[in-house]
Amino acid sequence: MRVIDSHTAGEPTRLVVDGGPDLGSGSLAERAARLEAEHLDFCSSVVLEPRGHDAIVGALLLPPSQPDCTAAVIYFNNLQNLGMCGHATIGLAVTLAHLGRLPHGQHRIETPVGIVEVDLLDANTVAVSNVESYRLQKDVSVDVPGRGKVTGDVAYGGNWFFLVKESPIDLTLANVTDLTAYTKDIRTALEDADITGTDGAWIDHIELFGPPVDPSSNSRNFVLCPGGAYDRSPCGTGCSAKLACLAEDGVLAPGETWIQESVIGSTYRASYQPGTGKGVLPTITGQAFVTSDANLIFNLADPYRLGIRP
Ligand code: PYC
Repeated sequence: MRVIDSHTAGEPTRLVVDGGPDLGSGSLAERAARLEAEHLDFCSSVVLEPRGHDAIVGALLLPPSQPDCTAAVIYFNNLQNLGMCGHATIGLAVTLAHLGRLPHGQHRIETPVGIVEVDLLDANTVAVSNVESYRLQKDVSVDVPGRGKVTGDVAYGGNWFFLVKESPIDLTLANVTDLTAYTKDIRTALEDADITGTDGAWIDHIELFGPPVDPSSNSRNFVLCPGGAYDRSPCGTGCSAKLACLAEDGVLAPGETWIQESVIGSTYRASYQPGTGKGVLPTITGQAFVTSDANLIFNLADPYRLGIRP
């Protein structure tokens, strides 16, 4: 199995370019559901230790089913599939360019939650036009045992987010353990209170905001991902959910740029245009770098060839 690793603003992506499972036919959403239900061994062997670690997002490259798309992709992490993934889409475009398969300019990419567009601006810089993003609920309060009342917005950016405007903990790398524990407690409290996305969707990402360190940025964030890792990047789908909230609050006008800093200090430039439905059409621009091109080896004598699973 051939994989190419990259990082986008510090957040890793492992793209499987060859040797993935046969997912049969059907829509990409159907094939993604099949990947999650029937190919756990594949997913865990790609992203879990000892080959990977819990921050890696896996990406399975597939031929597109739509004639106007350049590629199709299914994202997965240490726990489940991801509907969309902003950082991994930037990593995908840079990796395809590295392979000589993606010329500069605009390309449509199929994801299980819809078609997104990438604009390869140079060898490392990509603007992703994401699926329509929207806020479902503003100022939702939840009692978090041992922490008190926490208020945030529920919004969709290709994944579901609970966005808390003012983190009570400073958003620094030194505080990652505390930030992770705090956001996990919020997520559990949301589950216990039955606070969900549309159609009961699990709110699997928790996003805290605070003042930026660099005065040229607008904000700094910390994002808890579904499997318990934190996003090293400012989170493309998290920025999309944030844009939907900023637009509805009248804080950011269409076309205006929002610079989002991550907890490690890396940045995305984000902006939106009005959507056709209830939300906004976000564009997230960031940089990715290829870090390795490898073949995964599966030795039947290796008891951990399928990953170390909890
Ligand atoms: O960039 O959308 C993103 C993302 C989601 C989870 C990790 N990164």
